[in-house]
Amino acid sequence: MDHYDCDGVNWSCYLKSTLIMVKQRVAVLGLGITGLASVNYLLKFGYQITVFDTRQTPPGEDKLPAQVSLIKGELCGNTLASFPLIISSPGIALSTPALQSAIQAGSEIIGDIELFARALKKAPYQHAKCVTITGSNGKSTVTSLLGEMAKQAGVKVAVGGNIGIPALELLSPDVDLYILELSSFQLETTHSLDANIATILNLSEDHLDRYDSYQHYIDTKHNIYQQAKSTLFNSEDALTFVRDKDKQSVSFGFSDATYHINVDAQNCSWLAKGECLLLSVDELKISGKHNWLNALACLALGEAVGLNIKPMLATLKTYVGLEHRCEFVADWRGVRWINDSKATNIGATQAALHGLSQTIIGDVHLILGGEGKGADFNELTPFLSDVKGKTYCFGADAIKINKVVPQAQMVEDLVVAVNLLSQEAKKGDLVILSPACASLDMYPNFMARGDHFKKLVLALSDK
Ligand code: UMA
Ligand code: ADP
Repeated sequence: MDHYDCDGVNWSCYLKSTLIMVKQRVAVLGLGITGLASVNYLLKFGYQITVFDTRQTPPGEDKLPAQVSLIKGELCGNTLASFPLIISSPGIALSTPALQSAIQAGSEIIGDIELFARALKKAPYQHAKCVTITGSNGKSTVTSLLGEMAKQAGVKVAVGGNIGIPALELLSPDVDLYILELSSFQLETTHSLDANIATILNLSEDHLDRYDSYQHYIDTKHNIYQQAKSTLFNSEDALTFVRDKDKQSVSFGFSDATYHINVDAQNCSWLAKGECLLLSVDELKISGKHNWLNALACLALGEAVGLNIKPMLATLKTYVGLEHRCEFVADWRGVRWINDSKATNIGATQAALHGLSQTIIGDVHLILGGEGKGADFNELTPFLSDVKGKTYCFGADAIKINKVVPQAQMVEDLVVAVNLLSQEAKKGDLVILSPACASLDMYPNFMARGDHFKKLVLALSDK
């Protein structure tokens, strides 16, 4: 008997027609949201699944279907090698010795995005277009903004990936356009996407605790271009340039790019394509010059998949940006407080300082700190000229930051930093939490850190 699911997909038929479907043992590594989505997807094909997680209480444990076994503790190469197919979560590096042993023994290791890529080549999904977005900063902003543009254009769109919704959960015969944010972690185990267009928005040091060199991180990001029909690169950032000269490419950037900023005779800046002025940057709701680039990237990606320019421009006039990215929190006694908790690397902090320092009359005060992920904080020094006020740092890498940025005074935590700055900042100043570090030493994630900051700032008005 044929089995149809709620999407109207005939799974039995799909099962018979798909190569990887012979009932076989498969290992899923990691029981976070990726692991759980992979399990739910694979169960549709009758796989015999074993999940491995190094944690004693993996987050998805209570949602794991009863027929799936879970093995906790350190990963063992010999055990993994007994599985012909292994689906690994992004939080587990491909370079992990147990995974390398399994590869050497002949196991195939892929990630959830590769499963997604294979599904997209077949009925009932193969009609859909796909945009893939990576880079060190701006991925989530561009991914969500492009998603809003597509909605405004009336396209049936699904948005996910590293932005927080596992790609496999997006799969539906009704979707005509997938927009995926991809991390370097996900690109390590993805080989056969065939996106309509892929972009690397920018590249700066990040995740150096995961890769043996900056070059390794860059090369991993470049995998995205090989898996796309056409590409979009940033003319301002040579590291994003497309290496394959035969690949169809389009560019965005302040100048020397197809999608660029045009400054008119009245000194007004416009988003422009070639000779055509599209929208004055004054009409954008998102602030900072880095967001001009994000807007240009969205226009380029949208046009590449056939979105109409009018609804895209209309979206740019209303889109206010995501929480925790240069987010305005409060104006307290004439001081503007900004939450940029998502600035988890130096490049993002640099963009915030550069973009926002020009928007105020007073001084900028900065809060840094957390886990530096192996970054060299010397890279931050040239951009601190925009910070005329105080700089405080806290968290696991506070000492490291203070060593290379001596003006950054060490404090115990965010509470102390906010308290001190509430007394020191004066009317016309701006205080920004833009940590240049991950939050995991003191918080569950960057959202919790940003929420804590906002709570502390909003409590000031009660004083
Ligand atoms: N972990 C273990 N043992 C395991 C498995 C995981 O300790 O056996 C740890 C990992 O080291 C990591 C955490 O658990 O610290 C979560 O890892 P995971 O692979 O289970 O993560 P998921 O919950 O599946 O979420 C992942 C992405 N997480 C990571 O890449 C670490 C999410 O991106 C993404 O939204 C989600 O898949 C859906 O695609 C988060 C992220 O921080 C937001 N990404 C990094 C970033 O943006 O800088 C790359
Ligand atoms: P990602 O998903 O790549 O982390 P986000 O859109 O979430 O990117 O933004 C993360 C941080 O990077 C925020 O601090 C944000 O202000 C900053 N940012 C956003 N766009 C850019 C850009 N184009 N260049 C540099 N920094 C950016």
